[in-house]
Amino acid sequence: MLTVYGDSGSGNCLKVKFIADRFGIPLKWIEVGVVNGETRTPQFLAMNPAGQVPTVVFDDGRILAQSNAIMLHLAEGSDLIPGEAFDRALMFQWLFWEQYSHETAIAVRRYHKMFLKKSDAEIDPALMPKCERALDVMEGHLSNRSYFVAERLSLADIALVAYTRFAHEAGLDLVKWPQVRAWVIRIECDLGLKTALP
Ligand SMILES: N[C@@H](CCC(=O)N[C@@H](CS)C(=O)NCC(=O)O)C(=O)O
Repeated sequence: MLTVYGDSGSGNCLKVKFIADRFGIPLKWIEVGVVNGETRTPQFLAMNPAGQVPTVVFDDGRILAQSNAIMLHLAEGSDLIPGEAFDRALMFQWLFWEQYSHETAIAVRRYHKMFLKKSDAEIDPALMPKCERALDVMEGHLSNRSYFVAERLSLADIALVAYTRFAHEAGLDLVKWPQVRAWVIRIECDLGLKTALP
C-alpha cells in the first residue's frame, strides 16, 4: 500500500492519485493541509525536510517527494513514458518546463487567489503575464497535435493538466486558449475525470 501525504486541493498531489488510479495501485491518502501549516510540523519535516506535499512512503519505508519524480517512479515501464529515447526526452522537456514555467505561475496565482483569498490587487502583478505566456506556449504546441508528445497520452500531459484544469481559479479563462481547453477535456476524459472546467 502506497501512503500519500497530500493536500487534496493541490494539483501536484492529485498527479500522484491520477497515476495510482490508472494503474490500480492501492493508496492510503493522508490529508496534510498546506494553508494551515501541516507541512511544517516536526513530524512532517522529519519525513520530508523540504516541508512539501506530495510526499509518498512505500511499504518498505522508502520516502519520495516531488510530484513528477513520484509519477515517473509509479509509471516506470508503462505506456505513459515513451519507449523511444527522443520522445522520452521531449516528455522530460515538458515535465521540467511545467515545474519551472507553468506551475510557478498558474499554481502560485491560484494558491494566492483561492487558498489565501487575496484580491487581485494583492497578488504579484508579474504572475498574470507569466500565466498567459505559459498558456500561449501550450496553445502553440497544441495547434497541430492532440497530446504533448508522440500523439499519445504521456506523463507530460498529466503533469501539465494538473493545474491547467484549474486555470479559472487562477483568474484565467481558457476560452482565450481554445486548443488548451479542448486538450484539458481530452486528458481529463483519458484519466476518467469529471472536468474541473467551468
Ligand atoms: N515541485 C514540487 C512542489 C511541491 C509543492 O510546492 N507543494 C506545495 C503544495 S502544492 C506545498 O507543499 N507547499 C507547502 C510549503 O511549501 O510550505 C512538486 O512538484 O511536488
